[in-house]
Amino acid sequence: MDARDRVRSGKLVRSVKAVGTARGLRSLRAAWQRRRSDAVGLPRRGPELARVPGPVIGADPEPGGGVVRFARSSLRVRVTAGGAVFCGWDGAEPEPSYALAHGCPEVDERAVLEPDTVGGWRVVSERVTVVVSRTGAVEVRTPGGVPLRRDLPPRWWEPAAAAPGPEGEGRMPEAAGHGPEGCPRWPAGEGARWQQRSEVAADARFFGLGGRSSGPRLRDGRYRLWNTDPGGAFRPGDDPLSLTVPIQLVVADAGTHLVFHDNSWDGAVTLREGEEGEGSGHDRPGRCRLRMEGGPLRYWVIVGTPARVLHGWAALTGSPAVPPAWALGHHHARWGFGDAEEVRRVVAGYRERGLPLSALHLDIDHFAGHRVFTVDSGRFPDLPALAAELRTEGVRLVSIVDPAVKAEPGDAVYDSGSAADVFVRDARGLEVRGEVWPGESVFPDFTDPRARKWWGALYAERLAQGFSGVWHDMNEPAAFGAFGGTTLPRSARHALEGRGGDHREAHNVYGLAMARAGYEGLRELRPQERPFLFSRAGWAGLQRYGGSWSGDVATGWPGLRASLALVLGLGLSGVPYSGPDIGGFTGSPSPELYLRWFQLGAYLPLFRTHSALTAGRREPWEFGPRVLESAAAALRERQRLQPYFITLAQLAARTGAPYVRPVWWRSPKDRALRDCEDAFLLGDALLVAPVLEEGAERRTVRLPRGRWYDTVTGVPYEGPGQVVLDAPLSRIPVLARAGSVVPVTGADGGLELEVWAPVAGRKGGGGVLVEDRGDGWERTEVVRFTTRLRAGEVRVEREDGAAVDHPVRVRGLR
Ligand code: NBV
Repeated sequence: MDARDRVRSGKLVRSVKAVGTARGLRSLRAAWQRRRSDAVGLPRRGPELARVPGPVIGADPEPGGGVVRFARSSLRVRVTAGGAVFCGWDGAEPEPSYALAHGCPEVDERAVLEPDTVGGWRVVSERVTVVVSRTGAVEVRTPGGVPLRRDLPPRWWEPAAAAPGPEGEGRMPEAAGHGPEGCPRWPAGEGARWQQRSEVAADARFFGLGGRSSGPRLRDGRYRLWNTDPGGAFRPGDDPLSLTVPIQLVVADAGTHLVFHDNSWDGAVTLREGEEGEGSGHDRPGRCRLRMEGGPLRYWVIVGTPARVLHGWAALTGSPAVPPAWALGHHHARWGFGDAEEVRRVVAGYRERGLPLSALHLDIDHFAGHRVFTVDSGRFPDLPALAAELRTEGVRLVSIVDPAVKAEPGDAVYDSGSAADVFVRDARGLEVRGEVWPGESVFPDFTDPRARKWWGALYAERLAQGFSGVWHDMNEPAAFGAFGGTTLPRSARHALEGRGGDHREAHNVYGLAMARAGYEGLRELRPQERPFLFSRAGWAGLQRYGGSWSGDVATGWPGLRASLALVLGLGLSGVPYSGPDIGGFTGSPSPELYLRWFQLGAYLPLFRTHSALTAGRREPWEFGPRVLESAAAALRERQRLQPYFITLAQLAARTGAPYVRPVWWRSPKDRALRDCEDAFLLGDALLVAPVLEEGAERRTVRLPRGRWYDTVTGVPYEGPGQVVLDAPLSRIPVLARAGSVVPVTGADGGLELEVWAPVAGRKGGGGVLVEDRGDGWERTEVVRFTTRLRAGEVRVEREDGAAVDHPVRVRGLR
């Protein structure tokens, strides 16, 4: 036994212990099968040759830009009508793509390709200029000519056997074909690894990359692009997690841009922030290196303000789904409610204390034998009746849905899936099996439209049980793996929409495609209602179908911080609806920690308490009267802000702007704000400063420019700058922007406009209201307001000139 084997067997012993002997042995068998099928089904890694584009040899214009030809590659640059720029090497086109919502957007006919003075080429458009050097470096500049990003010439490593030719870098392969542009093109070696290094401004900060455990500012380090169940609760620094997105949002003084590498293969981004030379002229640029294990080298760049950039992202990858209004209220979940009686007790606990509750979630323990789309009728004898009963008190039921299907003839889901031939198979044509909650399981191939259709129809059973929404788990996909193999074998075959391919390409889009299956199924089954769906794993475009959540965040103060980082990072990666497990997934939080988590969660889109089977309780009354009182206040405030949350959900769908935004959102040039990670903006109007430290009853809050009112004391503060505010256990500081209009529920239950006094002589105050009482598809109207202070009086007007037809309550006037 060599050292590696010893480590492996150690892991095995641990995994056998963790999941029980029979299970452990089945995991071991699955691991062995995985290794065997990978050995058969994957090309063997042999000697590789490196390649760079080589010198430029010409260019051909195309609508929206053109193709620049190099000795050993080609680069297509295409500016699209919304301003997003596509760059594709080696003949890569925007499609096929799992990210694009409506295929490749129309080209911007006005963008032109022209020769550069130094032998390269440039594509000039209204919002951005792309300069391609003689050796294949690509610089993205603002219309004013300021560089935002410089991608150095890429490098590929290809199997020597697949690309015969003279050895050494930059060699011309004998087997090179000719691309459609007539330039030499390598056979799209899908398995070719590649790397791209880029430089950004010395002052730039990186954000995005999906749901990460620290941030939202992504510090120096390596971030993997491979959706992974962290296997146990995660803490700040654990990487990767379940939802990775190869999107970077780069914020610098010179401007903000987003770059999205449309490639779902395994890879890693290494980031290094730059350093300014303090006037010496010797700035060290920020650096980014992207390494991918295969797939096309193609990417999109969008330049503009943060709001514009995310708007562009939503135009490209789809509008965020609007959750039904009830999903913006409070949810209570736990793994292990036990039975229907316990559910009734919990709901009664909320009712008796006058605490608002919108939804209650049932986890895998309500399934019969952990089998998806079943109910343990012993513990939940009449689930539809329970659902109906809860519904009368305004509480919806939400169901967990896992992708793994028990591989057992006689299991209805397995039988129908087998008949429809929708499960993932290996290269030899055998079903791929893995050990998951129900035991030995198979996995639907969601990249097959037939499988999606079949799966979507299964949600009829959930609806018949009375569920109003679904919560997709374990869809990285995750399995209990011996020897560290916690997902499907890389050689597993996938339909990939008919193109065919393996798990190396399908892995990261598995959760995304499952979300599509669920969403489309629900829409078909209940066309009059907006589906409610959130998913642990996902990829670029998940927002089209629903939101996400933190997954198993470790209970502890670091976990609380990670919760905020994750929600902010997801928002900047295009997924605006998410939230953490309040109180953390594991163990028992101290009353103080629980309360601080609860107070933060009350201002996040998904406001849900949840915990593991073995964890302590998470009901607000379990932590003593003081916590209960303050949690009740947070719940009431959330309810009061419901119209604002509804508005933010509608705005997210229209503009791609996340509900929860970093404090630099409207002032990306404020460097101090760029580094601020302990507060956030909720929409344009509110600044929320959660308490993330044990024992803190005061905290410093960094304010963006303008006047901000403490919403409890009404005291005004002037930004930019820092203030120290009281943060007693009973509340966290929340500030309102002067001049803003916040739609809230008034004391009489009707809609009211809370207007924060504008500053005399300053313009630009206002707000938005989108009313949406239903959970359907009715068109909603965006009403915009402006506010002014005149002669000591606050005036609120509708931008369209119509009368303001909701009561107005002015705050902050002295
Ligand atoms: O279904 C059980 C849990 C669930 O409660 C949690 O929210 C998910 O993130 N699930 C993970 C599987 C088990 C994790 C140990």
